[in-house]
Amino acid sequence: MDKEAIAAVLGEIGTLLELKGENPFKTRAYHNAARILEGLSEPLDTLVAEDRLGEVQGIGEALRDKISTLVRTGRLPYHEELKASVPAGLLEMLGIQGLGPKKVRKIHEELAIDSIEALEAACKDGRVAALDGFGEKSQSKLLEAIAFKRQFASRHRLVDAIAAAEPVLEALREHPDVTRCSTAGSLRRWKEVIGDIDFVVSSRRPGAVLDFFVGLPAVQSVLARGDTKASVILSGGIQADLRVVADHEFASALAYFTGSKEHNIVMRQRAIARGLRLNEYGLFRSTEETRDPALRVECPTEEDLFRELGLHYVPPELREDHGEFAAAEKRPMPRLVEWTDLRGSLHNHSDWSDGRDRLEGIVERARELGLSYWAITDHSRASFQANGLDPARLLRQLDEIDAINQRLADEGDDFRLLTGIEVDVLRDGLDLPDEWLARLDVVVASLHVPSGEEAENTRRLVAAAGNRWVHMLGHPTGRLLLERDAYKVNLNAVIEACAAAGTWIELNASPYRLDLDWRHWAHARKLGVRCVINCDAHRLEHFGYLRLGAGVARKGGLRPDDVVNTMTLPRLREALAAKRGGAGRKG
Ligand code: DGT
Ligand code: CA
Ligand code: CA
Ligand code: ZN
Repeated sequence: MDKEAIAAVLGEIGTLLELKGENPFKTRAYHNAARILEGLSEPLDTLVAEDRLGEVQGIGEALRDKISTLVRTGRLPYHEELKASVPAGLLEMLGIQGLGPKKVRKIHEELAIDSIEALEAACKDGRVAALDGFGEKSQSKLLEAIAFKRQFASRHRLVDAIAAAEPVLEALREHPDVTRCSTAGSLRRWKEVIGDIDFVVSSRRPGAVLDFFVGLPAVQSVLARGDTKASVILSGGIQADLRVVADHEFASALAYFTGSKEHNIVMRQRAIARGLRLNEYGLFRSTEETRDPALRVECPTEEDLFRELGLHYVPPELREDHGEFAAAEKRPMPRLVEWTDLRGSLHNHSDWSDGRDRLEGIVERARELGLSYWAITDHSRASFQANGLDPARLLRQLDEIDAINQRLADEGDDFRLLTGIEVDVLRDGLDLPDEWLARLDVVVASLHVPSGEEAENTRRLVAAAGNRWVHMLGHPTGRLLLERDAYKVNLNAVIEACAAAGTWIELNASPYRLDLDWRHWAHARKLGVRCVINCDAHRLEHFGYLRLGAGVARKGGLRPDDVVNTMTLPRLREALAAKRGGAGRKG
């Protein structure tokens, strides 16, 4: 069990004790311990192995024993018993905005409610409003929050859907009765948010494949199982649908279940216009719906299907009826960017601000991945909650980066760290004066504390985009997928300001952001604005976001040349200088 998992168990113990109404000192001790573990600089294993856990401030004897048990055995009977003694619905209720442990306990004790459904019913018939400390207003707020939670329960961030789907696809691929298989649906199209996962398989023995699918260890429950399809819930709570077809139907089934619905509608119209019929079973010479094998136009691959309909192949990411038909009629679609084209990331954090890792570890990981450069752009001082850098600390960081680069040069290694900052866009300008920005290799300007006014946010970002020393705008809408909407901003005005100043726009590849959204890139590209696919890494595990970002960039129709961080280091340095009107880094 790693430190994060153990901290999560301790935190949950604290919460469970609160739900049981235990003494606040005791509950707080668990929450504190969870935080202390997360912040430990030494590996927990070492501390336990050397019996030094007791030296850590805030971890008393009882906690020490529990943590050691967790480290050694991966479980804790105390936690399991405690969990069994509290209805699971109470923990779920804590996921509703506005409900803390105290309120959940009161609702449970006074109304005997132990599920979200029961809570909803009690809100609707006014029983919650009648409770001490609740009232009409909080009752209607709770109803809204329940509806909100339900709306998002069946939507998942792309990264979670990929993580759930990949092992299933691998397993299917290895099954002897599977001829061809693929993901389909929104996942194959790289939508940022996924309803359910879809798989399409061709096989001569559908029954055997379906048996295998519903029996996979990743399957939590089976919703439906027919002769050619099944629906299950995977662990993690994501639904997955599987269709099994004959191999000569594979291309049309795959195209159909990849969608999007809007794209499919145009495809079907194109078929009709050619005296054909297109459906999930194939393409047929017919003027009415059919699946008559005698009328079939053989299409072994999706390429064949597109060709029959007068189109070059359209990659799945672009199948949104978002301009792909006009493009694919004339000429082959351009090669879209791939994550292996990327040579580094230009917006990342380290333990100098709110990142977890030290510069040395960051360099090591970037080199392992075969990257050529990695910019360190920690927060500026206005982001005090993220331990933002003031000029004095920034200077020290620059020295450290210089020393690391010097060592790399001495070792004959071409990899380089780039210096930089993620400078806050404030009401009256940037959080660092131009003289300081000019000393850095890479400047990312980000709006972290937006105003409620569209005009005001637009004004700030337009001004930042116009600053000669700013290379790019970071996460330009501030959205957090399934958590927080974009702030109000006139994106067209911001994109135009970037075009006018030659300022780049980030595609922030954090799975929560994927910001700027894919829908805006065609327009930005047309105006000549270049994209930078950035990890916004706060820990080494985030380096993999490059793949996610590249997928979303493909969805935005971006090619390698549109993306700044496909460049080699020497060309990148030229581009960084060219953005500043020929002046590179000063000082
Ligand atoms: P999701 O799951 O909500 O993220 O989005 P999708 O696109 O994966 O939708 P899903 O799983 O309901 O269906 C997969 C694909 O099947 C969808 O993209 C297009 C196709 N499809 C499903 N229902 C219809 C339909 O009624 N008409 C058409 N033309 N296509 C459909
Ligand atoms: Ca789907
Ligand atoms: Ca589906
Ligand atoms: Zn940021």
